[in-house]
Amino acid sequence: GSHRGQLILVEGLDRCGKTTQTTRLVEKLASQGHKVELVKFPDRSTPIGKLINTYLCDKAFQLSDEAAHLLFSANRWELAATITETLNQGTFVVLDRYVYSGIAYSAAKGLDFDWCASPDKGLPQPDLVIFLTMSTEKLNQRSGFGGERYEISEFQGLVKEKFDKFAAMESMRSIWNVVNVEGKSIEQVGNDVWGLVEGLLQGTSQPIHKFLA
Ligand code: 2DT
Repeated sequence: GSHRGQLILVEGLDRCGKTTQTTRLVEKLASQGHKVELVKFPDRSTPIGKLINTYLCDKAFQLSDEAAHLLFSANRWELAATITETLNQGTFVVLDRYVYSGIAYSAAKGLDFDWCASPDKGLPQPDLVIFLTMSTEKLNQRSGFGGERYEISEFQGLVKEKFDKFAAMESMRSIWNVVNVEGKSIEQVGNDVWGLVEGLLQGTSQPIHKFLA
């Protein structure tokens, strides 16, 4: 059968170099002749994404935690069909944040973990997750967060705890990979990331899995 592209997700704590690494990964795949597209979540360009952008940037904009959560999920569903089509055309898709950010951030606010996961049920499941992280100690030492809603270091610690739950989940075992970025250069992290992706370059004839389905 014809090979589809692989769905590769880069997740991570804020300011771990996630966007730098997704950009590098896309460039490297392209330079080796692979068809590849980058999709960043939230995608702030769509109608729902514009609302999310307002929510993130304007702390006076009121939205319940549940409503905000469902918007982030809806933003993924807006693009789900396009992502599936792109993969089926043999193109790799690299995601910068996805369902795990959605669950970790909302659960860190106190929402029930399983409730948070349910609206994402059935979305295309990544073939590989690369989670960029650092120790809580290093996380606490960081300063200079920007002004967006979640850029507060205590909250980042809670988010890390929620992300770490995925690493321990049986259903994540085959796809979840942790890269500790502490003390590493962009090149070193890039090499770690590439080491995980290298095995997937031939594409796959497996159907696209569905998240939690
Ligand atoms: P960026 O800084 O990466 O643009 O993210 N977030 C993201 C959620 O709370 N839920 C989600 O589903 C997603 C994808 C993480 C902006 C912020 O939005 C948070 C940080």
